[in-house]
Amino acid sequence: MTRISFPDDFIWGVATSAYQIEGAWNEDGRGISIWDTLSHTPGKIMNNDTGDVAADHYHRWKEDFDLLSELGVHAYRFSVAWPRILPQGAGAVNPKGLDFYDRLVDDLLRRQIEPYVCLYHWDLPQPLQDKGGWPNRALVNDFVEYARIVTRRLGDRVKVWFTHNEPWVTAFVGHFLGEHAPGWKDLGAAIRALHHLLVSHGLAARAIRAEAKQPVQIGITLNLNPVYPASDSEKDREAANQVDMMMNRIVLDPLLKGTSPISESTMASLLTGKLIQPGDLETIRTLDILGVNYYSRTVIKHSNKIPFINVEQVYPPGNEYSGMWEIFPEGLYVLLKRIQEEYLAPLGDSVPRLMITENGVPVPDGVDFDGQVRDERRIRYLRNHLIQLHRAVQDGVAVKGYFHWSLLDNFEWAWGYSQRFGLVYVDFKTQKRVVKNSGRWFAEVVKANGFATD
Ligand code: IFM
Repeated sequence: MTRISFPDDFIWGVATSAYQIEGAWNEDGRGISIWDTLSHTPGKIMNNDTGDVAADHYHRWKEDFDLLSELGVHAYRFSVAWPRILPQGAGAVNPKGLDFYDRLVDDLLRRQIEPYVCLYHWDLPQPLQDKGGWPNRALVNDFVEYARIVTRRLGDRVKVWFTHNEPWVTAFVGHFLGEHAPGWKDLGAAIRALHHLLVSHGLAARAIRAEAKQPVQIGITLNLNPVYPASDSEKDREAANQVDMMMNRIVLDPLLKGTSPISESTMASLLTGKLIQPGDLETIRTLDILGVNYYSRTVIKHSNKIPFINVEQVYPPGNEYSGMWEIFPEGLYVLLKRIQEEYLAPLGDSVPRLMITENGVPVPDGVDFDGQVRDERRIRYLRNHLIQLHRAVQDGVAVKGYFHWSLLDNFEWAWGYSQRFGLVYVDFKTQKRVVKNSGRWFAEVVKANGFATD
């Protein structure tokens, strides 16, 4: 029998985000976020689903934390809803919002589960959107102030903080592709938004370090996909390079190299006025943890379909697909090796800790006659990705932890409730939870710190 084992101090966890699970959208003084606005606009979300109730975690968090204990995870990554803390985005603080997260942190610690707190997982308070949202540089200060307020309350107990989850998605899916809130289709706005998100990361990191009552680790989680050319032709390879720059290097370079990969001429053609202010790139480059969210790869060919962009995504036939993406475990290995060689190795000793902060799959599943959820495809996905992760560790990439996305089935943004990512099944009519077979399998892996591969 062949077994793989992870390093002794390897951290196993699961992740969630506020809007996707909490519900209670208008309770206890919570303000309105851009996702309330988008999901309440008919036609924007599949089946017109909203996060109004979601998995009702705001009321059922104790039951959900029992599930964390049952899975045996060492850490739990969750996000704080900015509109619960500052209903107007800035100004008056809502004490009930802070009390909620305070209770979560205490209960996690009581269970010996390390809280990994993410400050921004896309639920921008609507009043800040009304002032221009992330494309407006003024938002940076609002975010820093919000980070300060949350740290003042939780910073005596929370040691691990993430500023942003997937800033690329906030910027590009929200401001260029228009599929996420605020639903814009403006490439220049997306680039502005991304730069301001990154600057706010750097300044919030400083604020968190200053306010916390103990040494803290500050991270950011990035959605990263290895980009493959559809063929070996020069045009396809160039197209794949362009997409790699716009999806991966655009976040990795500023955070880890202190440079921007966007040429001055591209900036000038898309933006009016200077975007990158003196000192910005130094501010952005501060990181104790690099969180990698890996789901799939992107295959690209040259195409004239979309002017200016000249690229098109293709889906190679014969491969395995989920409800949303191609399933490509080897991409995780390729990505980790690249991060190590191109970004971490040159940093010498001041290298951030590398963690997989999200990985998971939306495949159809359901409760069988005997009450079990036999999600064999998710188990296979997990197993194959962990094998690739282990391969990277064996090859010298110091990955320190793995967080599965997600603990619970939840509101999958523009896809509503049509996609299920949980290790725990949620019946959204009754809110009954059922641990899936994948959840049981994962719990075994956590307990044994590894598994048999045959
Ligand atoms: O559900 C999302 C999560 O909010 C961010 N990362 C990707 C997940 C799956 O799409």
